[in-house]
Amino acid sequence: MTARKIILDCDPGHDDAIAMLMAYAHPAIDLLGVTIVAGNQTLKKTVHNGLNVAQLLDMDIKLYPGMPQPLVRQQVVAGNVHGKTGLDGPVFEELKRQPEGKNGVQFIIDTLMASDGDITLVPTGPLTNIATAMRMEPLIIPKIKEIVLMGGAYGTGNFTPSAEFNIYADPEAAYVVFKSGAPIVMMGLDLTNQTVCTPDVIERMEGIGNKAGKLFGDLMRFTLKTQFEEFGLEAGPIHDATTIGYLIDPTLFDMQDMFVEVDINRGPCYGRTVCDELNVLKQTPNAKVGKKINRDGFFDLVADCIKTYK
Ligand SMILES: [Ca+2]
Repeated sequence: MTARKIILDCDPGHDDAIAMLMAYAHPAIDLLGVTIVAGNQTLKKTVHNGLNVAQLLDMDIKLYPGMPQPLVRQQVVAGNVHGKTGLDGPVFEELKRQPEGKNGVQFIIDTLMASDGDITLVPTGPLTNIATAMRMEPLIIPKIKEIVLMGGAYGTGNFTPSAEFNIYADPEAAYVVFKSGAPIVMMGLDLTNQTVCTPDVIERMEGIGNKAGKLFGDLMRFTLKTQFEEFGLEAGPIHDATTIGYLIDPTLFDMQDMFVEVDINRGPCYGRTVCDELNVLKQTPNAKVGKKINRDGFFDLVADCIKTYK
């Protein structure tokens, strides 16, 4: 099997860091580059966090800073979940790495245009970089093999009752992406909340005994606390890492084809992914939406990825 070529577009972020860790580690994935977007925190902080993770795990990978602001709305961040830095918990050594000079949006455009249509985009933050790339160079759209994203929900949201954070942080960008015609796989909260990382899972990963296992523990011990305080969840889900899990082993996932639209009206449903689960609109589906994940199988995959580090 040839490795799946991807660009990871993220806003690190605890669960983004674990998505990075997995994407870099697993032989089924060929990580071409990491583009960064503002989201969980400001762009300055998310870039800093991404570089810290790459440095700690000694990743031979380039990071490209992208868009610092959402397209239209006023910026919101998720300090309630990810802390002041956007990646509270782990302690990192002095940062020596630098981001690339090229903008992340330009990297996405150039890489897709030079490809044979075999590159998958994996956004795990607000969709600002992807939407901007599509508007700057529409010819990239037919070049995209698939967009496997974390965002939205067909049930309730986590930032407003209607909206999940990534979509709420830039609803207009999400609108552009869902309308683009590119094939989409959507890992929404309905699925990602099933990946709660309970203390036994944290101990298992730490027990692997390397720096990746320790990073996993430091990250998830922090979110254990915030997820309980904010949402009453038993522990922190690893939302973003489900995208990489799906690319490695889709058989762990139950998906359903649905027509999905993003509400950009400034009412109580601003940023909601309206998913036609019962197909009442009789529209052609534009997304495969995640419904169920084999949690044990998923954490086995996470452990496999952690084990590849020294
Ligand atoms: Ca994220």
